[in-house]
Amino acid sequence: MRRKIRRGAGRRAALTAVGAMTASLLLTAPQQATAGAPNLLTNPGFETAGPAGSDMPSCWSKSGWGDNDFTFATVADSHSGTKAMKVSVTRRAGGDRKALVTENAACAPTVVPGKQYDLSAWYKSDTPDVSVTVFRHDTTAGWQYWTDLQNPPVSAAWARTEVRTPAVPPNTDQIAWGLSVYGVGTLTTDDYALEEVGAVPPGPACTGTAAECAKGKWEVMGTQNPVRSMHAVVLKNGKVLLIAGSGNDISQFNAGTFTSAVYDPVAGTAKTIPTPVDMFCSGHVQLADGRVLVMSGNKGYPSADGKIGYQGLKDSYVFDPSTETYTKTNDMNGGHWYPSATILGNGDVISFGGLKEDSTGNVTAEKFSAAQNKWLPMNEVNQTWSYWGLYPSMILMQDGRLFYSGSHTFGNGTPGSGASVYDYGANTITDVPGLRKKDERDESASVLLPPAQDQRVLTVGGGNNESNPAANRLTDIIDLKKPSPAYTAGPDLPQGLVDTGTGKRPQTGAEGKMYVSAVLLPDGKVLETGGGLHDRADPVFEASFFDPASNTYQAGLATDPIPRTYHSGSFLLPDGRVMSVGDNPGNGTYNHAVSIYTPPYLFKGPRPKLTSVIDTEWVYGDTQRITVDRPIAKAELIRPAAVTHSSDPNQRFVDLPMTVIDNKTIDLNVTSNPNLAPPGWYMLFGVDANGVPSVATWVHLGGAPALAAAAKADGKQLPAPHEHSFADKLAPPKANPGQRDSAPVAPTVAGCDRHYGTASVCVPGAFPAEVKKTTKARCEWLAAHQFPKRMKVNGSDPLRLDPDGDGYTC
Ligand SMILES: [Cu+2]
Repeated sequence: MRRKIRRGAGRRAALTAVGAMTASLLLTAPQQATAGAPNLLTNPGFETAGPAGSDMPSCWSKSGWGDNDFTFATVADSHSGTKAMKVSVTRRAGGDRKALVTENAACAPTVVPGKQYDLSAWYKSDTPDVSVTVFRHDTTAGWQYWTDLQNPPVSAAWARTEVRTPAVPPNTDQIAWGLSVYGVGTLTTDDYALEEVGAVPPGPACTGTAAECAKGKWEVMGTQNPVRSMHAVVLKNGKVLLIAGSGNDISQFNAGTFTSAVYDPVAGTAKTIPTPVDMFCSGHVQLADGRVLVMSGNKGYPSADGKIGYQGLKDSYVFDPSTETYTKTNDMNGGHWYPSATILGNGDVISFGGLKEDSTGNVTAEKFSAAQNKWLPMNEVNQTWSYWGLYPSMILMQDGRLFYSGSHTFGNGTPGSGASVYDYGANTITDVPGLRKKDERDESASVLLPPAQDQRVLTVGGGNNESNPAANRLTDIIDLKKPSPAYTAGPDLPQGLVDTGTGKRPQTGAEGKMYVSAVLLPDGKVLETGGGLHDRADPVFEASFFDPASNTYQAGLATDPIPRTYHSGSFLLPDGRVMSVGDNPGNGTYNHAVSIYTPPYLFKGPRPKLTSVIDTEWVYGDTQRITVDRPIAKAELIRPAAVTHSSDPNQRFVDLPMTVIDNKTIDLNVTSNPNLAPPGWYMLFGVDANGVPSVATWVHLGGAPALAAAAKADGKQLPAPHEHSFADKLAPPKANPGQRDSAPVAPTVAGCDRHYGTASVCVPGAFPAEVKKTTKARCEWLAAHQFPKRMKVNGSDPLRLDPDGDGYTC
């Protein structure tokens, strides 16, 4: 039985509560309610006619797109006054229609970036396919779609809908909005209001040291990571799955010793888990039910003569957090060592790239069907035969397309601009321009910035393990809502201290980092932490917040005392802290220390509490009521991390537009669009006006089957997703290479010169530029980076590391 407040029932409950509250509101003068705030709309009730020749009221326009039949009419059946607006869609193949506040300087209200606004209107409708849609005026790019906030339920009588916007994005000076009709039906509206949310109360005093309040604090945990993991998955119970497989240690591979561990950051315990195959450099993603799909891994290490590279497994497993065991699924169609893994809106998983069983590049897309619980045969999956490289960062866009951000592992980026929009349905790939140094984005980090509704992606840092330049400090940002999206340059990454083997010194010039981690935080900022200056070497000790609301970095945070370069990872815990694990430099060592970062927001006094969440089983288009112990400014769902090699394309922060009932009771409007929030378990946070988050409550967001089942059980229709048209003026698609078996990949793809030592060490194929091309300088560099003293020379000696010819280096 479903006990949640949903849709119509929720709205009625909300309205009753508003009525009951009115008297006490008047007496207690709540600090953040907007009662009395001026309505910023011109002609909010359609009473003023438009200019001569116009059939729309003043400051209102007919708006919409797509293939549908429709009518607009000013009618006398009004909520107040003598006029209201009636929009009917009589046939629909796609798109929407809405009466929209006219997008010009005279009619669209002026707004302030960072502020929030309450939007409300009275309406009657006979279709659930109505959405509150907002547009923003970008100070450089002009008017564009911003976001959908709410699905007002069907109502035969006049009803009021009200919802609060997220903070207005930067570079926005006006907004316009309307109620979109995107199904067959009729919507009548009247008495719109747009009110600024009042000033926030001053922040509480610092409760930590001055340094903690400004920079946060790192602690190294007493319990180490028991395995040499390179994969970290936050489970729906708050524990962390750490997967090592052979742990990039060929002796463990040869012994058949494969490991994982479940680490409990609250209890400070770790437990090793039997691991069936070498999941070293596999892919992973949480399925809709919270189980973890793990695909591919390592079938074999490179040969000692360097002629054969790493070999990818076809194997795939599902890890169940409740039993802490792996269960085999069917195989993928081919091996994919270093695959991407992205969950789609219907719960399916799509995977690209990596190396096949014969070490060549895999050019086939693989799809795991949620309904069939298996990998589909290749002929049931659309194919472009493109080689996407290793761990290509494929981010689900809100219309179901995928954005390849350009972040990847090893070597150069893809041919072309290095970033693309991939349309699975149309089977096309279209490059998007603007990514700087696309061939130096090896182990850069990309994230969909908060909130996911804004569809902006941040890409930071990166290097190239083959040419091995100093890693860069580039920040590139793309707004996928622009008709023709392009990356634009953001601020440079802040610099910290780097240890190039001779002690820490300040970074200079263009020095940045690869292996950087980017973690979405509940206050809407991004923590970037860790990283190194060169291929598997030279840790950088630096951390900062990127603030999407201002496109700026807050530099100078406390830094993780543990180096975090190759095979490190950082991720958000449900208590709002960030955990970091791993470091596997080229010398073959592994750092088992676990560190945890407490951000400044946890040194700002008591945290808001989610005192009740009526239901934790959510469906798309839901209205979910929560209670809090004091006012919050925003609420969101954050998808738990599944990260490896700086890459977690499923990481997302989904804003939950609020309908504020009173200071302690809030209805959260859950998107109707599964592409914005793919099905699965999420951390629900409430965040106060000072950015202090609650501890998360785990909630489960249902996929299409849940949506359909819920509608059936309630005997009513739930809204279809409103996927507003965007990024629809792309360049022509790229030519596909045509069917082929694989793409050639050099056995040196990992950047290691296999003439030296075992496959557990990685002597760089290219030393950093400052290392002279002499035996002495190279041997000094290897010694300073604590490589084994005498590594066996396998065959020839191209780097001249064995001048005495005894078969061992230096
Ligand atoms: Cu790796």
